[in-house]
Amino acid sequence: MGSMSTQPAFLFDLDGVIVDTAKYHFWAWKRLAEGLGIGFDEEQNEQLKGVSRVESLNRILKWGDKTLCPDEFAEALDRKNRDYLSYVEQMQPDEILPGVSEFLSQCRALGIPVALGSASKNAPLILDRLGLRAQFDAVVDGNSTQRSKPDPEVFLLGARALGVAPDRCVVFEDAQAGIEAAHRAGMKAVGVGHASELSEAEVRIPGFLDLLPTALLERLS
Ligand code: B16
Ligand code: MG
Repeated sequence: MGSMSTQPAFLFDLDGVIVDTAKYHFWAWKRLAEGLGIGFDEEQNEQLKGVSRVESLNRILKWGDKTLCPDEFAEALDRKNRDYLSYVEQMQPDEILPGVSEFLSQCRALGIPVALGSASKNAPLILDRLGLRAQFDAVVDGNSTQRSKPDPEVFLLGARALGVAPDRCVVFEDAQAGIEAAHRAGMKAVGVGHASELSEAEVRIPGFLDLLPTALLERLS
């Protein structure tokens, strides 16, 4: 791996890349929305991927043409999160998406620095539940960021935490907002999954199964 300045680093989104927590967000947002008399479907849930908790509720209220006073807003966020956490607390390491653990181990063996760059305030808890905390050299999440993706903040903080220049960083993302955030940070993006919104990414992969970090770097160069 070259000198410090030319060494690549990998930044991983959490939901949709490492684990599929989107279904738990969906169930919790749906229950909350319906409690407020607002319909909520999977297509709307798609639009909340990578979007912060506060911004997600703002969008749901807008779709339902509803407003909440600050106390009700805070209470609604808390209710949704408690519901979401009831699912997260049941998570097991077998929910790690196929090939992810192996890919992270190979990064470690190759000396590629690895950080998490997630909008989720629950990211540390989820990494602990999955037994993946030790695989990351740095964790940047919704607790340390002010601005939601597509703002590049989360990935710029990740690069800084790893001590790697942004143009050496490769971001793994499943959401359009995250790919835009990576590009605005001056980084390359790998789109994970089959969604049509991933067309902006430099490289697209269906997932991590049988993927080698070296082969991926080859495709990016
Ligand atoms: P929390 P990511 C995002 O995770 C989710 O995609 C998004 O649906 C969620 O609203 C956001 O985290 C905040 O999560 O309520 O746990 O703080 O894709 O950026 O890893
Ligand atoms: Mg995501």
